[in-house]
Amino acid sequence: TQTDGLTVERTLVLVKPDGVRRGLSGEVLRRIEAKGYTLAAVELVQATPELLERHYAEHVDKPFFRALVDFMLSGPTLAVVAEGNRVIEGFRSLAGATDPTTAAPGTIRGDLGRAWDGPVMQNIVHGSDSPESASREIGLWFPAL
Ligand code: RTP
Ligand code: MG
Repeated sequence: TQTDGLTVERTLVLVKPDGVRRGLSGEVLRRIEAKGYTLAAVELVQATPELLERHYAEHVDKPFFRALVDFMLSGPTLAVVAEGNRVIEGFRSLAGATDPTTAAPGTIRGDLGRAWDGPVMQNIVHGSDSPESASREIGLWFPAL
């Protein structure tokens, strides 16, 4: 916990194609840095179906899976490794709830997300949800790290 000292972590953040297309990459990076996290890696990546099937493996059987992959193939994604104390939980908190309509104002999705722009929720960002997911996802998007 917080009082036990620092728990420095890394998390994978993606500025999804809707965020890149709308010119929000800098705004997302600004919020990460303003919070006090540091950027360990940043790269603009055109995802492939193979990468997305691995990244979203937990969702392969969901009804929205195909639409999600198509959306994620619709343009480049800014892949980011952010580092800092409890950054995995901290970035999910900056991102806000999955659905931009109900995400709290002040969060990235609450302030900027537009759920109505397509058949799948276009919510600007992804953030790893656990240390295990973070290390798996960083390995997928940054094989050299
Ligand atoms: P993420 O993984 O992107 O941080 O989002 P999350 O945990 O908040 O949401 P998750 O349930 O893991 O879903 C992954 C992404 O799939 C899209 N989605 N669309 N019913 C829908 O239209 C729907 N459900 C999920 C979103 O882009 C979501 O972030
Ligand atoms: Mg998720």
